[in-house]
Amino acid sequence: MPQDIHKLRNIGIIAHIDAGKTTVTERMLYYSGFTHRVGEVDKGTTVTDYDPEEQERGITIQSACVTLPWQDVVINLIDTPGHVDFTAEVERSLRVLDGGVVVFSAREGVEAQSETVWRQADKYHVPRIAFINKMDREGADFFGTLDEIRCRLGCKPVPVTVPVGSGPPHQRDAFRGILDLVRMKLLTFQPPGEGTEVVVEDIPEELSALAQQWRTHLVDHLSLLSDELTERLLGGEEVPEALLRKTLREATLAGLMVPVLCGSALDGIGVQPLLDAVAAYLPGPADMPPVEGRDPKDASVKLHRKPSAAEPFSALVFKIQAERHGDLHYVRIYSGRLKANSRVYNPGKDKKENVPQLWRIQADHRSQVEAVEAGDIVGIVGLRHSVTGDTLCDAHHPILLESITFPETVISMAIEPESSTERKKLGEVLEMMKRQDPTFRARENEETGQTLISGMGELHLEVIKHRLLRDYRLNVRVHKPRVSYRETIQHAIEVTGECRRTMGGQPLWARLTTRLEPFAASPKPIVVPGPDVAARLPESFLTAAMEVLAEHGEGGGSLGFPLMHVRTTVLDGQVHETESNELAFRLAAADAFNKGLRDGGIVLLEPIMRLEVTVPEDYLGEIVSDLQQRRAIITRTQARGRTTVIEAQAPLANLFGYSGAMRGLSQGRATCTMEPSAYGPAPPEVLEGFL
Ligand SMILES: Nc1nc2c(ncn2[C@@H]2O[C@H](COP(=O)(O)OP(=O)(O)OP(=O)(O)O)[C@@H](O)[C@H]2O)c(=O)[nH]1
Ligand SMILES: [Mg+2]
Repeated sequence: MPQDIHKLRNIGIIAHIDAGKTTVTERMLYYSGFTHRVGEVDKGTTVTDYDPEEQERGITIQSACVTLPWQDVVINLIDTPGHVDFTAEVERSLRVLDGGVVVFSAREGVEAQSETVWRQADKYHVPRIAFINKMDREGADFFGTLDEIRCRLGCKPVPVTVPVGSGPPHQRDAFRGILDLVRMKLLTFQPPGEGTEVVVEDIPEELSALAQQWRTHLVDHLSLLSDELTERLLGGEEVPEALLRKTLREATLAGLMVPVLCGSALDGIGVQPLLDAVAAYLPGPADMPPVEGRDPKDASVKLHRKPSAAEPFSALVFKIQAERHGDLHYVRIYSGRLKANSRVYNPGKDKKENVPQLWRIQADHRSQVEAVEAGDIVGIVGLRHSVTGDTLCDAHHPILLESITFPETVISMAIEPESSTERKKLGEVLEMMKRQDPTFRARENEETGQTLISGMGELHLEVIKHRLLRDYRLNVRVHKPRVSYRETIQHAIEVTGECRRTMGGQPLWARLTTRLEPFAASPKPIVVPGPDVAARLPESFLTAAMEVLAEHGEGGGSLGFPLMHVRTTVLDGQVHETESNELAFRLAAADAFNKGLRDGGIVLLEPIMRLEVTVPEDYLGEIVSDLQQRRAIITRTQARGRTTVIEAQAPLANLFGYSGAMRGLSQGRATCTMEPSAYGPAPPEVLEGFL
């Protein structure tokens, strides 16, 4: 049976690494009755970290989907990884989800990756709830974290629960429950550690001042958004619970406010109220505006589909998992309905696709379903042409939805198969990995026999290496990782490419003038026609020339590295009465491009990383001087209690093995995260090494 769209929630759990996303998810599954015991990340027994690689490392690597019932709603939930190397998993999840739960650690507060995922959620306008977790840890600070959320994330966080006590059980005033500010009740969770039963009591005398203070804060904020609420307040009336919830929901959906809850997922405190809040304050598919797309035949025509089963079918593929019996495509349905054994249209590829089977995905398990409707998330087995980011739609009502963009890779590693049978197998495995992971690239160099694989960071490549060697038992030699360089040109240049030759006895002649210029607005090279060129060149010649210019742009620069930030404009062309044809223009275009690259000057670009290091004060000196030796530019330092947070920018080339070095310098006490921030010019000596 398809789900009632009004009772669905599609949410993602996002956060910095180790904040507790998987632990929160595991608890949600348990309290919803989906599982009968609670798995633990540290024992490798959770539902969503099912991959052996995840279990061994104790971190999430790939996003996992689960569906769980809570009261009268059904929640499709995606647990995402926090490590920045797997940021694509967050990006694709946020692209298709309606709401987010952002988890913070009450001890660490807002961390580097919390900011990144917050911005990603902003980009897709995903309303969210904050959950301040790990209230049982020593040094947990709910109100400090709340301030950081306000200041660093620039939003309006409003607590709907506040903690009673904080810190571990042996401390005085340990964390033991929460105050529900909407119901004005004290909630405790029994039995201790298990938390299956939520005990609701009146707020005792000693906590009533705290509860009243934050209740007033909540109501005051909401009254700014609701006339009805204000009137009741002015009239001295009690504000009904339903009105508070309604206003909170509207404010959250509009992105005006972020409800904040708290707890300790590990100890089973505060998770049921979080589930209640997901149901109460986060949007369902029916609350979403109509999805926008374009007419596949004319990109200037915008089309819309309402989130309703009555509309024509439209959906987006957001993830692919390769399995033994074929790929499993994860699809979000935006409108219409989809049945098993039907046919759909992929407008981007102009291909009809068969949909033989539909599956409801439950982490690594799945169950077959016959039909699904607008708003739902489903797995399809049997698609042949579709990849991540592709639209699927009704062939009679085509629409092209916005695809998903993924970041550029920054790090590469050469691998070599030991034999030619291995080479074939390696090729197949790499193709499959590329289908699954849009931030993974592999390119074979036929001259050297090496394959260069590229990804988002050291951990990303290490996980891939592990898969190749262990899971697929491939015999490959693996070289050390190195930086993925890019190239661009120094300055704008106008050049004329020529073709004057005889091929198969036929003379060929063409001349094409182009301008190549640095173009910051597009990371990928682009080719555009100049204002008057269409009047001077026959359309087929111009198209042929532009195709070649685009191919050359994708083929890389003078040093063979991918080109970035280059725009090529076709300015003019000259045609010979008898000797010009498409081939002549193709050759002239290639000549123009090569001349342009040669004369435009080479700029070698290297990835620059944004680094955030958290250091106890005793080790600050060592860490800072090490960073300076690595050509890091420190952009900000901020004291947080007895630790300092250093923000810096440094070339990735100087950061290989940094995590280990940093731990060594601080006796394991400093932590760091890094993420690609931009490509910047590499030092001249590096460029010279390639010339
Ligand atoms: N003390 C305490 N520890 C917790 C709590 N929640 C999670 N942890 C621990 O924190 C560590 C990380 O938890 P995970 O649930 O794997 O965190 P995550 O956010 O899923 O991490 P990634 O998926 O790798 O980004 C594990 O050792 C958990 O046992 C909590 O409420 N209190
Ligand atoms: Mg996790």
